[in-house]
Amino acid sequence: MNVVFLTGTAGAGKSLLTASLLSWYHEKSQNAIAVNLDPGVVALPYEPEVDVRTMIDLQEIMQKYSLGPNGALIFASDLIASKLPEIQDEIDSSNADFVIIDTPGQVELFAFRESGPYVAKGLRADSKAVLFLIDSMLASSPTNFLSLLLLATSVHLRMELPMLQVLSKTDISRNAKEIAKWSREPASFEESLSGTKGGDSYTFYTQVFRALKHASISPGLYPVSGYTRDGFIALVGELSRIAQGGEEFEEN
Ligand SMILES: Nc1nc2c(ncn2[C@@H]2O[C@H](COP(=O)(O)OP(=O)(O)OP(=O)(O)O)[C@@H](O)[C@H]2O)c(=O)[nH]1
Ligand SMILES: [Mg+2]
Repeated sequence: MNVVFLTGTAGAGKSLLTASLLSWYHEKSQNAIAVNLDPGVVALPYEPEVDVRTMIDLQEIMQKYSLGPNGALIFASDLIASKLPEIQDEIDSSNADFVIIDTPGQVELFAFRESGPYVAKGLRADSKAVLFLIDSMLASSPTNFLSLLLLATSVHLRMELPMLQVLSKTDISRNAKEIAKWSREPASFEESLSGTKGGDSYTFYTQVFRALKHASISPGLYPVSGYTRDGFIALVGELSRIAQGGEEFEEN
């Protein structure tokens, strides 16, 4: 069983990518399932085989503990960890080869509280990986892109699993190609930075970017559209390599 967790900022396209990857695997006659770990989601674009909403009732939490929607979501996110044995049993009984796990909308609810890393480390599987979705609509400037890379790095540190950075929604972004180029070539990132060369901010951004690039153990950015499926061959190929035990990435 090979597990992939989809993480990323709110609205980055996690659920749609879960749906698209699921149907991609099904069309290739692979035994794949989707797992929903978002206790607060109302509608999903796929049919989850395992759904944390059957284990956690957000309305009940709001009433029982007199919490508002945000407090209840935080409470519910912490509860996910306690449901790990149940989640594991349900996943195991599906006998799936590929398990795509959709995580809560706000990345901090999952990755920065106990539940996400606990589930990521505790779930038994032959291979595990994390996708971090960088929304190309949010990464529109070099500094926005850099801040999302830092967030991806924080999630990577918390989850302690191989991570692929995915540039999402490439079909609606005007500068997806440029963003992908920033990721490959620090010189192009630096060229696109506004501000005077040699200024304090410029030096700060370029040094942080170069440090991230230098320290990176992830194999670059995967531009993908959950809508048109552009980029799926490369992404699914890399996931297969991880599944086959090749998670030690070459630095690029
Ligand atoms: N055009 C386009 N729209 C997308 C793509 N991915 C997601 N969307 C749209 O963006 C919105 C958010 O997508 P979701 O898949 O719900 O994103 P999410 O990360 O699961 O959102 P939360 O769970 O609420 O944080 C929806 O309206 C999707 O239809 C994409 O690749 N292309
Ligand atoms: Mg979602």
